[in-house]
Amino acid sequence: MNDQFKSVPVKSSEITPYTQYLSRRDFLKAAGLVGGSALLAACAPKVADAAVPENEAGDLPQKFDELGDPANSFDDITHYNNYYEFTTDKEGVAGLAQELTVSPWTVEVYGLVKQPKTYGIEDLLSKFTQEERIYRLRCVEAWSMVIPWTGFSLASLLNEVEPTSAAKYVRFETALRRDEMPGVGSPFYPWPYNEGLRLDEAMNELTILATGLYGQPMPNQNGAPIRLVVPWKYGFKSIKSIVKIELVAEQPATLWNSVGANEYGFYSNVNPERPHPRWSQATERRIGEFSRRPTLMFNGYAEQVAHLYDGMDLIENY
Ligand SMILES: Nc1nc2c(c(=O)[nH]1)N[C@H]1C(S)=C(S)[C@@H](COP(=O)(O)O)O[C@H]1N2
Ligand SMILES: [Mo]
Repeated sequence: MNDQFKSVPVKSSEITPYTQYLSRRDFLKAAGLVGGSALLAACAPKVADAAVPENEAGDLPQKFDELGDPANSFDDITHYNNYYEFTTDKEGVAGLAQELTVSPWTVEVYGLVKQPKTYGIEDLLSKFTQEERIYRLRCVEAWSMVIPWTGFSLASLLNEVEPTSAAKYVRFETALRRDEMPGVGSPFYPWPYNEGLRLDEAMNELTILATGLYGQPMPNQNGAPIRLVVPWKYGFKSIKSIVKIELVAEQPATLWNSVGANEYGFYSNVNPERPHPRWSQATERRIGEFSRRPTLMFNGYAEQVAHLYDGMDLIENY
């Protein structure tokens, strides 16, 4: 492995099926390591049922990523958001996004596939086992959070529609609701929001479609009812409120790449060595912390994804 890929090794414990998560909790509980509030969660039969009203978010169980860092609070995660369809004001998204109608919702999966299909959100929730993934989210603006998502691997969905041999990339599209999204009046962005991955990136085990966080349905401001999460890439790749997934032959145009190709590359892998033209990416601010911390290559997921880029110059292919 190339030297630049040496970051923090990530074990398979990175991916925590809920059953495993429960047994780890039981272990911690037996060891007397969890406080009273955690008992609430331990009683919950399933992630999806562990509904806690937003105003009781303080009772949510404390969770940690595989590096030992605590997950950000439900309040941080749901009140500091980028969702430009609503507003560019991070603290304003939560209020405005409540206008988004998230039911009914369908996701059309089509293009270079043998079995194109339009899924209702309920199909996706029942058909694919929802598991918890506690991931770091690193925004290109150099702040980060740890977020306990629930969701399922994108690969399991793609396998079902059977990409043809001509499919090389996956294109994702966010809903465009002119009457619900005040931000799409802005002429500076080519709506709808689009993103893309190479097919092998899309099929990587870390790539998920997230349908919730902290065991609750996905809050609108975080991309309800279903959004992509690609934890080794800058946050803007993790497109929200997806309505279309298209398998294509050529690298698709993406919103941020169209806006500024020299600032926002197609790959956008987290890379401390490649500064944004206007700021360094060597360090980041973890929301809730005072001092900055070093940025990890591939956001700390090198062990699982560095092989995808063997032989590529990652400064040129940013
Ligand atoms: N459709 C859409 N998806 C989006 C964005 C957006 O503006 N619109 N912002 C992106 C950016 S820049 C980041 S950092 C993450 C933020 O996700 P969060 O608000 O759930 O933390 O969403 C990404 N997905
Ligand atoms: Mo971002």
